Amino acid sequence: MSHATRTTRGDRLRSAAAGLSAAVVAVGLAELVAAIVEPSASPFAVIGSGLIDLAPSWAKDTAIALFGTGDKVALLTGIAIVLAGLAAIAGILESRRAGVGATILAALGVLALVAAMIRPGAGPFAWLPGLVAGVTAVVALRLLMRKVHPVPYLRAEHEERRQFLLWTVGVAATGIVALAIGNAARGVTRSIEAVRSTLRLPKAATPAPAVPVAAELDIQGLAPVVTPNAQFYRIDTALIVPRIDPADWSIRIHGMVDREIVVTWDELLALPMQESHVTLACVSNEVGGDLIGNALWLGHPVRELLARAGVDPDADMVLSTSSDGFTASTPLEALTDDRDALLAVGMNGDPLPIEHGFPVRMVVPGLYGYVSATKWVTDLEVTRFDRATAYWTDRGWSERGPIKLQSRIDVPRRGTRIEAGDAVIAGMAWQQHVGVEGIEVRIDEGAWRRAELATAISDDTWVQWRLDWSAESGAHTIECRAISADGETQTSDPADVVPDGAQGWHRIEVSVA
Ligand SMILES: Nc1nc2c(c(=O)[nH]1)N[C@H]1C(S)=C(S)[C@@H](COP(=O)(O)O)O[C@H]1N2
Ligand SMILES: [Mo]
Repeated sequence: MSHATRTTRGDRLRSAAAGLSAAVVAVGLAELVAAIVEPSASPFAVIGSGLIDLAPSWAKDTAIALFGTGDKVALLTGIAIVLAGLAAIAGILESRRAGVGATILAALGVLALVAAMIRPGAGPFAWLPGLVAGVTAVVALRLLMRKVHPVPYLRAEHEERRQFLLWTVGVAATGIVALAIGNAARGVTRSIEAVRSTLRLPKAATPAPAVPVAAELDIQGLAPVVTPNAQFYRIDTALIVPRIDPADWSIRIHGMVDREIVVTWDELLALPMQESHVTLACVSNEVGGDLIGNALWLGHPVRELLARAGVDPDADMVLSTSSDGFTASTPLEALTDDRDALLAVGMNGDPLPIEHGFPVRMVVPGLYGYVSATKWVTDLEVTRFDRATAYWTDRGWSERGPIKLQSRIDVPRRGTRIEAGDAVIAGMAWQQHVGVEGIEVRIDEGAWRRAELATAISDDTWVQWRLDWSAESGAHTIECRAISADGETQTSDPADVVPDGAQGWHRIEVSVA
C-alpha cells in the first residue's frame, strides 16, 4: 500500500469527526424511520427506557433529586454525549484497523434493535430503526474513512482536506435534516392531541360536591387547593408518552375472576360516571417537596367492574398494567371498599392530558401513585401479593404504599428574606383517605401553636393551613406537624423516600429584615 499509515493528530481528529458524522446520519435516519413506522421504537427512546428500567432505584432518586421533572431530558442528553464519545472512538479505531470502528457502530445498532424488540407492546416493525441505524453508520463510516488520509503524499493536500470536510459535514447535515423531518412527522402522529381536545366527556351521574369557599385561603405563594392540569406534577417511566386513540383502547379484567371481561372506550363512557377530588402523591416526594397535586377526577368506580367480573375470595391484589408495560399492585380492598377508586377519564373538567394517562388511568385515594395510579391503563389482573409483583416493588420499594401523614410550609418560601412585622405562615397538610384534623407550628423550637386549618374538600384531599406571625428581625426556623383525623401526630423521625415514603417534619429557615 502506498499510503502506509503515518497517523498524525490531524488524521486522528478527522477520524473522530468521521465517526461522529456517521453516528449523526445513522441516528437521524433511524429516528426518521421510527417516526414514520413505529414512533415508540425510536432508538433514543428505547435505549433510554431500557436504562430507566435497568437503573437501580438510588439512581432514579438521584436523577429526580438533581433534575426533577427534567430527569428525562437529562437522560437523553447523557445518552447523546456517551454516543458521541463512542462514535469518535470508533472513528479513530477504524482508521487504525479497518472494521473495528464499524463493528462498534454496528453493535450500537444491534443494541437499539434489541432494546426496541423487547419493549412491552413492541410493534411488528420495532426492529427496523435499529437496523437502519446500524447499516447507515457502517456505510457512512466506510465512505468517510476513505477520505481521512489525504495521501499519496505529494498531491494537493489542501484540496483533499476540503473534500473530507465537505463530505463529513454533508453526511452529518443529512442526519440532522432527517432528524428534523422525523420530528415533524412525529408532530403529525400528535393528532391524538386533536382527538383528545375535541372529545366531549359525559356529565357525572354523581357529581362532586362544590369546593367549599373556605377551602381556598388565597394566600400568595401557597399551593392552590385544586392544582391546574398544566401545573400538576408528572412522574412516570415513559420516555415516549403512549399516544392511544380511545377508539383503539380497551381494558381487560381477568385473573382470579369468575368471568373475564373486556370494556371498550365507548362502553366505559356509557357507564355512570362519578366525580371526586383526590390528591395524588408520589412516594418519591421528599419532606417539603412538590410531587403532589389535587384534581377533580371523573371516572367509573373500579369496584363496579370488578363486581361484574366476579372476584375470587382468595384474591388480595389487582395488578394494573399500562400500554407501555408499567405495573402497579393495588390491595384489592382499596379498590372494592367505599373509597371510590376510579378508572378515570377526566381531570379538572377536561379529558386526561396525554402525559397524565389519556385516555384512562387509575386513581385510588390514600395510596401513593406507584402502587395505584397507573396511567394509560389497559389491563387489570386480579391476583395475590404472593403471586405477582409490580414495577417498583421489583426495584426495592414496598409492596404496599399507604400515604403517610405529612405537612409542608409554602409561605414564607424557605431561605427567603421577609419584612419584620405582621407576616403569615401557610402551607398544606395531607393524609389522603384518613383526613387531617389539626396542624401545629413552632418557631425557633418554641412551643407548638395550633394553626388555622382551611375547610377540607374531603378526607381524600390535602388541606391548606395558615398562622399569623409577628416576625421579629433575625434568623428563624419554622416547623410544622399535622394531626390526622385518627388523632395521630406527624412523627419527627425522619425517613428517606425509599422504601415507602418520606417522613419527618418540614423545617425551613427564613431571615426577617
Ligand atoms: N403507566 C404509568 N403509570 C404511572 C407511572 C408510570 O411510570 N407509568 N408512575 C406512577 C407514579 S410513581 C406516580 S407518582 C403517578 C404520577 O401521576 P401523574 O404523573 O399524573 O402526576 O403515576 C403513576 N402511574
Ligand atoms: Mo410516584
